[in-house]
Amino acid sequence: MSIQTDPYTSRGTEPQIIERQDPVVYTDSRESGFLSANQLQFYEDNGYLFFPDFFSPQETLELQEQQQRLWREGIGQEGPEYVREPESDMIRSIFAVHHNDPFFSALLQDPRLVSLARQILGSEVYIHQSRINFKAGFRGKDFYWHSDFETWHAEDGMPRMRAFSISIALTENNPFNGPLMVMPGSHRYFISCIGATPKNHYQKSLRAQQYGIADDNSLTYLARQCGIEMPTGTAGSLLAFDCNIMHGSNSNISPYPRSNVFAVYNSIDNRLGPPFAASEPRPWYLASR
Ligand code: 6CS
Ligand code: FE
Repeated sequence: MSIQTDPYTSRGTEPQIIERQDPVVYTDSRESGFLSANQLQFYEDNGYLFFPDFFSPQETLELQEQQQRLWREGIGQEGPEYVREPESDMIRSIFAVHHNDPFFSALLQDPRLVSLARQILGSEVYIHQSRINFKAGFRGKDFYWHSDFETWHAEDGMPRMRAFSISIALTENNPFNGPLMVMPGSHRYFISCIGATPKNHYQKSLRAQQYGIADDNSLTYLARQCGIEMPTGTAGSLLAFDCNIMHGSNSNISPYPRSNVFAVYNSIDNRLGPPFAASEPRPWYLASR
């Protein structure tokens, strides 16, 4: 019986840059689908795709009202899905909104989003994780450079790179309020990170990630190779990005919040198994099993 060696080992003793061993786009129909052939090609080459006006102005107004409702409701909440900023008591993220909130559950099952996900992942899909990141004005801290897949593989047991995220802007994402930055093309390299995963790492990592972040040399190499892009746009814009693209965002010292709702679509052929580099799987609100 051949022992399946893990092509994406991480959290060991030395950094490595490993070529991606998985396709980026799994679709078998490049012509017909939500994305045009050109859009699909851009996504495959760059690992992301930006839609400046995905939602209509009316839809966007409702998104904003619902986000403000969740913010108000969340003020006194203590549940584990409510993650606070590392240096203040401000809410940083609310996880599992697709599970807990009827409006966001319906939004993230919008037929446009599901057909986009089915086309990219080439199969039926499900939501692996959802969250609203509020990144409040003045207090919203950074999300350091990382690959989501590195965490989802190491800590959630996601076998292969057959998942992607969408980020829907709930407020304007402009150069001043800490928008998401990507390294285009970096999704083709898996950066193996140093350092064994501490127990209950997520209780710290969701506030300020310390493990599963790439080393300076690997980041410098990737930045030189790929450059850095910063897709910005109004509320209602949407960014789709591959599970393994290197991304991050700066702290928000502007008065304006940078609030986005994220959802991760995973292929049903890529369901989670035991973590590849952690002692325990993470809880349900971070990784749907
Ligand atoms: O650990 C996670 O699953 C989360 N952490 C980051 C920084 N991005 C992906 C995801 O929300
Ligand atoms: Fe991320």
